[in-house]
Amino acid sequence: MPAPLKSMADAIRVLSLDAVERAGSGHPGMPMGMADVATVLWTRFLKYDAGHPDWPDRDRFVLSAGHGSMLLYSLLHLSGFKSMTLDQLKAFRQLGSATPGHPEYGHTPGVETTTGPLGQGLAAAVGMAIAERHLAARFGADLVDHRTWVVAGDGCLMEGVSQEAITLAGRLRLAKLTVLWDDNRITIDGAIGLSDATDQAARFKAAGWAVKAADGHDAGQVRRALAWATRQDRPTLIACRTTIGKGAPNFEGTHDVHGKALGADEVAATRDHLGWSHEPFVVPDEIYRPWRAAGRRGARTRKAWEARLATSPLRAEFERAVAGELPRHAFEELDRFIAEAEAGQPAAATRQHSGAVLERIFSQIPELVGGSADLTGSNNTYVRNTRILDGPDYAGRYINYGVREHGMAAAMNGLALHGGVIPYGGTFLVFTDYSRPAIRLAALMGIRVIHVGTHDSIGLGEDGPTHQPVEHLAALRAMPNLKVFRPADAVETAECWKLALESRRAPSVLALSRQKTPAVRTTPIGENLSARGAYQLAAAGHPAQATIFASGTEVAVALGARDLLEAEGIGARVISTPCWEIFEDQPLDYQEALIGETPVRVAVEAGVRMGWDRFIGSDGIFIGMTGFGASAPDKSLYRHFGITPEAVAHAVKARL
Ligand SMILES: Cc1ncc(C[n+]2csc(CCOP(=O)(O)OP(=O)(O)O)c2C)c(N)n1
Ligand SMILES: [Mg+2]
Repeated sequence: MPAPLKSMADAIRVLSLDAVERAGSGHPGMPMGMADVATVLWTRFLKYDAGHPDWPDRDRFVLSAGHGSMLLYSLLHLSGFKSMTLDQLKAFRQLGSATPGHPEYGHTPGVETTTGPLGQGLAAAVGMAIAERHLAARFGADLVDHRTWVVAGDGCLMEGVSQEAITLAGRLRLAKLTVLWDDNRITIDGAIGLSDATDQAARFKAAGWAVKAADGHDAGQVRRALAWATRQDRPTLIACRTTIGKGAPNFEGTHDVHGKALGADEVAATRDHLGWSHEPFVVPDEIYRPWRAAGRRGARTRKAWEARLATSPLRAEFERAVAGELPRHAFEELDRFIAEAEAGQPAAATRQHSGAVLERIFSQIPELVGGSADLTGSNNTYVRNTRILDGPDYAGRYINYGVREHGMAAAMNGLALHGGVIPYGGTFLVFTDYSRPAIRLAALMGIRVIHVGTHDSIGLGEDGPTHQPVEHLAALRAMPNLKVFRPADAVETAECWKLALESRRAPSVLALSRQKTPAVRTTPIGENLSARGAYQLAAAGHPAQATIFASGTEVAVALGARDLLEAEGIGARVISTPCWEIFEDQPLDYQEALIGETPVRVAVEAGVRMGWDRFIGSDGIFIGMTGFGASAPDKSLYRHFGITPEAVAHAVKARL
């Protein structure tokens, strides 16, 4: 490395060492190994302005190898991001700091996404790169023209989600996406050869990427490789051959340097070895100066961009979309749909209602970008006449994600994080198991992505227990900050869509049925009852002796049971529970009054009991599943597993 660049990179090395040493834990190896590559990228290529971290047309930098967080924190500090002070570096991994163990979205300007679960950053970056192309098509290259850079390690490339991500990116020819692979041939357990013999270059090429190798400690080679990447017509992988822990004389090149404080002796030896004579957390001005200059490099470009935005006829629309605000009349058609459905709706599957809702709102909310993991016809996620999002102009609004549930969910995170897009994507509810790690990150980050999960119970029928969710509602409800919606009919489906779209700080799952179910909301109310999370759908006719709770398709079962009971003079209320998480946010007196104190409480849901005691108490009656389903027509399954109005009524009477 030439002298000024070498000391700039050494500043990253020493800050990372010092921060890890002070915290007593962390990962020095990766930041030290990738310091040279990152210095070239951040001083010559990355388009950013440290004074304006939110500039919408900045390049996105994603540290997929999130354990190397000190690389990112050092870069933010050195290049002059105001909030990344020396004190924050000193507070690395401490409660409330801007420098958590792994980068966390929303804590720190300059952190584009939460990373740590390996492979997620790379897969989210694919979504960011899609968003860039799509918005460039919508608003023009004057306003949207930036690149997405990813630093990924061996672990990211070993994770299965990376395969989904790179094949999707290759198919979509995302030419402005570049992955810088930290090719250090080390993971935690030792040499990469212990567990992997993949020819990564061949793998990426097979997926449609252009690939180049560079010595990650040779600034000239890295610079030429990055310049080359910007000229390609497809996504690019640069295999950066590096030495993990570069600069730590007794540790570099070994797995011991991956993730621990190296100790005072090694830190001192590293300082000697690098020729770095400064105290911990001290960076001399002559090194700050070129770093701060690099951080201001983009200011002129940003100002020119702002001037273009100021005079653009698309300005208001661009600013609204990027701010994540819905159009003023977003829900006009949806509200009309609700009024029509209340006046009379046929029995239909809630997935069909969802498709009908989308038909009505899709043109009103231009930032909606849909898709499905190869189940478009089953998920009812495609709106007629919508163009497919694909090159060369990328203006389409429907993504053929292919059979890649995990990659889809992670890409949706990237679409939402990029801004200007509200992503929704479909698969069978049972396969949220495949996408769960990405859903969890969306919940942790607090971003608006909408998962459409159809075929939400044994009611899907003949495909059998492999496809029938049983524990999934409970498992999804267990996740903090995820809204799980299970609407009962057309009206509730529309209400839940509206709530999901308004949920700016939490992702949503819409659990929808394959099988037909009758209308349960048949009187005009003029209020979004699902916005209470749970509400009384039918009052007791006779003095109330039973309360029956249900969600989705089992609301009709509950209403049927109520009819049977009332016919025998037994008063029964029915409570629909389309979204438990929203119910938990209601005032306590509402919650208590709704649950009530009838002698018998029953819940009906074609899933497991877990969680329902919240409504029915530990002595309540649960009518649902206790094991896996079976392959048969839906009606015979409901009978076989005893999820019928008769079974509910019988259980209530037995208890009374
Ligand atoms: C999904 C997931 N599994 C496991 C881990 C724990 N983990 C963190 S880093 C790492 C090894 C990564 O190796 P590599 O990407 O080559 O990083 P390097 O050691 O080169 O810094 C593992 C297994 C994780 N963060 N995420
Ligand atoms: Mg490695």
